[in-house]
Amino acid sequence: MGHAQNADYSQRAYDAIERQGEKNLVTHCCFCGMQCGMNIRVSTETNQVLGVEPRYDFPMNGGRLCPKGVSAYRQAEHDERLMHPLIRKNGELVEATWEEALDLIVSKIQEIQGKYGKDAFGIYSGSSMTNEKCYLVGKFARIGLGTKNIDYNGRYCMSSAAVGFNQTVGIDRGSTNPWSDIKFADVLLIAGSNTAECHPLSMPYIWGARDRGAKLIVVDPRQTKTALVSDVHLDVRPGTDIALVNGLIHILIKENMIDQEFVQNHTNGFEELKELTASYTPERVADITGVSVEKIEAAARMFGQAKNGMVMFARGIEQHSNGSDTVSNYVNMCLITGKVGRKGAGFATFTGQGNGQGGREHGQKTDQLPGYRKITDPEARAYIAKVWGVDEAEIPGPGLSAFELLQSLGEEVKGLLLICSNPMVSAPTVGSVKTYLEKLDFFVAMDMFLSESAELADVVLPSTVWIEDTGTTTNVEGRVILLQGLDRTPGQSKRDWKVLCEIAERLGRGKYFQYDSPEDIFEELRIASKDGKADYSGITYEKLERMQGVFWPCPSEEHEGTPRLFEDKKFFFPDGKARILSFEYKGPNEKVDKEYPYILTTGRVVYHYLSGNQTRRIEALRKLCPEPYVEINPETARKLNIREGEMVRLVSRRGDLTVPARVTKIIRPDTFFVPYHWGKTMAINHLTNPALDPKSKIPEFKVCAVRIEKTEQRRA
Ligand SMILES: Nc1nc2c(c(=O)[nH]1)N[C@H]1C(S)=C(S)[C@@H](COP(=O)(O)OP(=O)(O)OC[C@H]3O[C@@H](n4cnc5c(=O)[nH]c(N)nc54)[C@H](O)[C@@H]3O)O[C@H]1N2
Ligand SMILES: Nc1nc2c(c(=O)[nH]1)N[C@H]1C(S)=C(S)[C@@H](COP(=O)(O)OP(=O)(O)OC[C@H]3O[C@@H](n4cnc5c(=O)[nH]c(N)nc54)[C@H](O)[C@@H]3O)O[C@H]1N2
Ligand code: SF4
Ligand SMILES: [Mo]
Repeated sequence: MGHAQNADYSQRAYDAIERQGEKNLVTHCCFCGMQCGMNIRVSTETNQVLGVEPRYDFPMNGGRLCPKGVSAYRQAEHDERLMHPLIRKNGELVEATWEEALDLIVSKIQEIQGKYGKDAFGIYSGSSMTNEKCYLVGKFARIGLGTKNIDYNGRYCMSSAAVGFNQTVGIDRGSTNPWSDIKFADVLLIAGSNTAECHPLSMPYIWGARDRGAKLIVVDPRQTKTALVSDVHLDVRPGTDIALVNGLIHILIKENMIDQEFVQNHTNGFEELKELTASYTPERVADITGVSVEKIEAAARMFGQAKNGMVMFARGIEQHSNGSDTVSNYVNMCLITGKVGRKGAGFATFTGQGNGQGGREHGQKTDQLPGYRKITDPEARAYIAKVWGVDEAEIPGPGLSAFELLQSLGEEVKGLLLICSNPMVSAPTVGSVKTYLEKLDFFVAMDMFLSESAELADVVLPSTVWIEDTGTTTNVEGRVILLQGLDRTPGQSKRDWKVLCEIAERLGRGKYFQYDSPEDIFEELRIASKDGKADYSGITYEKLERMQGVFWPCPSEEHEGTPRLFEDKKFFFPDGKARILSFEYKGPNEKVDKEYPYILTTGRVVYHYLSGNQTRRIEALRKLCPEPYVEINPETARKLNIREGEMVRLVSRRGDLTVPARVTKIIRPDTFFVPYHWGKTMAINHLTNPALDPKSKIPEFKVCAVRIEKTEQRRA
C-alpha cells in the first residue's frame, strides 16, 4: 500500500477513461465493508464484462483497489458460474428448468409447513446482499413464509459490535465518524483488526493521521502488518482483552487522564468502573494478558494524553463468548476520556462484509424489523404491519439465531432456504453442520457458484453476480451508496429478489411482493425505516448518485444525512447519557490445559474472502494463497522440533486439521493462527468452539484450546 499524503480525495476531479466499444458501470466492490468505488468495463456490443478500474471520484478509495477488489470482476464471466437450476435426482444434482425447481420448492414448503407448522421452514441468509435484498428476505420470511426462523451470517460477524454499541450508546452504527475524520486523530488504538489485510484501503487514512504526527497503538496477538508500523504493539494473549482494557482504564484513572466534565454530564456508571478496575493493576493485567507492564503503561499514556483519538476494532475482539462486553469496554476508553463527537474523536468497528452494516438494520436478523426496530416492540410491529399491509398478528416473533438455527435442523426446522452464505465453511464445527443439513427434509440453496453447502442441497438456484444487481449497500462509515447493475442475466441465472417474489406469488402471497425494480423495494424500505433508529426515509437513488452516498440517519429529503454521530453529546437513551458498563475478566469459554496446551485463533488473509467460494475460483488469488497453513512462533517450533513447511496436525476437542507449518515470529509462542477460507478437509472450523456469546450469539471463533502433532501425512 503506498504512503498517501492525504486520504481525502473528494476534491480531485477525475473522469473515468472512455474507451471505444466500452461503457463503464459505476459501482462498488462486492467484498469488504470499505465498499470501494469502481468502474466495471463492459463491452457495448456483447455486454460482456471486460475489466475494472478504481474510481477516483469516490472518496473512500480515491483511485485505489486491493488485490481482491481488482480481481472481483472475474466472477462475472467465470466458467464455473451456475447457469441452470439444479435438482437432486437419484443422489445427483442435475439441470432442471425454473418451472420444475419452483414447483418443487413451493410444494415442499407447503408440505413441511402443513405438517409441522410455519416455523418449520427456515431461512439462513447473508450480508453480501444489497439492502433491497436483505430487506426483502426479512419480509419474505415473515409474511411470504410466515416463519419466525430467519437469521443470517452477520450473526458470526457484526453481532457483538451491535450489542456492545446498543448497550453502551443506544444505537448501532458501526462508526461514529466518517473515515475522512481518521486523519484528525492524535492517537489511534486499533484492536483485533488486521486492517492492512482485511480493510486494506483504510491504510491510507491511518497514514494520513501518521503524517500529522498521530501515534498508533495496535492490540493483536500477532504482529500484523498494521502492528508492524505501530508505536506500541500490545501482543495480547487471545481472549484477554477485557482484562487489558481494565488495566488501561486503571492507569487512565490513576494518572488523572479522565475528562471529568464529559463523564459527569454525559455518562452514567463511571464510579462502578473506577471501583471495578481498581484491582486491575498493571502487574496483574500483564500476568493475565502476557503484555509487559511497560507497554501497557506506555499505551495508556499515549491514549490518555492525546486530545483527539479514535478506538477502532474488529472481529479479533468481537468473536468471543464475551465479545459484546469487550466492545463496550473498548468504547469506555473513549467515553471516560471524552473522545466522542468531534473530528478525529470517536469509535468504530471495521464492518466486515460489503453490506455488513445495512444487512443488520432491515430485518434479516431474527429479532428485528426494518429500520433497526425490535420485533418484540408492539409499536414497531404495528407500524411495519401497516407498511406491509398485513394484520400485526401475522408478523411472527423472534426465532433462532444463526448457529442455533443450524443446530435445530431436522428437529424444529425441517426445511431450509440458504441464500448468500456457505456455513459448511464458515460455521463452527463444520462436521456437525453437515450432519444437521443432512437431517433436513428439504434444502434449497441460492448461489452463483456451487459452494460446499450448496453441494448438499436438494435444489440449487443460480443467482446473478453483484455486477448484475442494482441496489444499495451501507459501508463501514454508515454511508448508504448506490451500485449500478448491468442489464443481463447470463444463462438461466436469475436475480435473488425476483426469485423470492416468484416463490411468494406461487405461495399465494404475491400481492405483498409486487416490485418492478430494486428501486421499488428501496422506496418501500424508506417508509419501513422511517422514524426507526436506522432511518433511511430521506434517501433516494437520485440523492445517492448526486452526493456519493448519504450517511444515515437521514429523516427527510431535505436532510443531508449524518456523517458524524454524537456531535451534540446526546446518546440514544431517555436521559441522553451514555452508559459506562464495567466488566470483570472471566476469560475464554475454553481454557488451555495439559491435553490441549495451545491457543488456536483463526481469521483471514488478504487474498481470500470469507468462505472462499468466490475468491478460490479466481486463479490470480488462488495462486497467491492456495491452502491454509498454521503460524507457529520459532521458539515453539524449536521446542516441538517442527520445521518450516512440515505437515502438522492440529487437534481440538471437536476435530482436527493437517496443515503445513509456517514458522514466524509474528505470532505469540502460546498461540497458533490458521486462516479459515477453505472447506472439507481444509476447514479449520472442524476445530473451533461453538460456544456463543449469550448476548450476541456470536461463536467464539477467536479462541479454542488445541494440541499439535507432527505428521508425515499429507491431507486426504
Ligand atoms: N482479505 C479479506 N478481507 C476481509 C475479509 C476476508 O475474508 N478477507 N472479510 C471481511 C469480513 S466479513 C470481516 S468480518 C472482516 C474481518 O476483519 P478482521 O477482524 O480484521 O480479521 P480477522 O483476521 O478475522 O481478525 C483480526 C485480527 O484479530 C486478531 N486476534 C485474534 N484473537 C484476538 C484477541 O483475542 N484479541 C485481539 N485483540 N486480537 C485478536 C488476529 O490475530 C487478527 O490479526 O474483514 C473483512 N475483510
Ligand atoms: N473460523 C472462523 N470462522 C468464521 C470467521 C472467522 O474469523 N473464523 N468469520 C465469520 C465471519 S465474520 C463471517 S462474515 C462469516 C461469513 O461466512 P459465509 O456467510 O459463509 O461467507 P461467504 O463466503 O461470503 O458466503 C456467501 C456465499 O453466498 C454467495 N453469494 C455472494 N453474493 C451473493 C448474492 O448476492 N446472492 C446469493 N444468492 N449468493 C451470493 C457466495 O458465492 C458464497 O457462497 O464467516 C464466519 N466464520
Ligand atoms: S478494500 Fe475492500 S472494498 Fe476495497 S477493493 Fe479491497 S476488498 Fe474491495
Ligand atoms: Mo464478517
